[in-house]
Amino acid sequence: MADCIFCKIAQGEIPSTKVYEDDTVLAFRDLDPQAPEHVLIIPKKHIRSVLDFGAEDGALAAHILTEVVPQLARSLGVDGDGFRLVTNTGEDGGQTVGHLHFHLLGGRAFAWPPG
Ligand code: D5M
Repeated sequence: MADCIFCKIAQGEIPSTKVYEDDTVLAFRDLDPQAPEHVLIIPKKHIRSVLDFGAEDGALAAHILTEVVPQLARSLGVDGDGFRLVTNTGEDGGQTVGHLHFHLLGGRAFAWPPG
């Protein structure tokens, strides 16, 4: 998508600190980290939010959740003590970038409920 910042990151037009990449998924460090480890996991193709996953995206969603997240959690060293996986959706959800992303946060304990 032309003016989507995360599409530009996925295409290498805007620099990022990559921590994981394959053909369909990219993970990079959040610019404004909220925890010692704070990574954003995005599909390379433009999907606005989890509400916009299509039937054709099942394998991609499964890949992110069953392979990328566990692999990243292990490589970041947060699999032992735990971590938080969040996808803010829409205005009330606090989504500020309209390209689906999962925040993987770790390295500290988190409170519940979130603010
Ligand atoms: O989260 C959007 C997140 O995206 C927020 O934590 C900042 C981060 N962000 C925005 N621009 C960049 C770039 N260029 N690099 C890395 N991280 C970035 P949301 O859930 O939409 O509020």
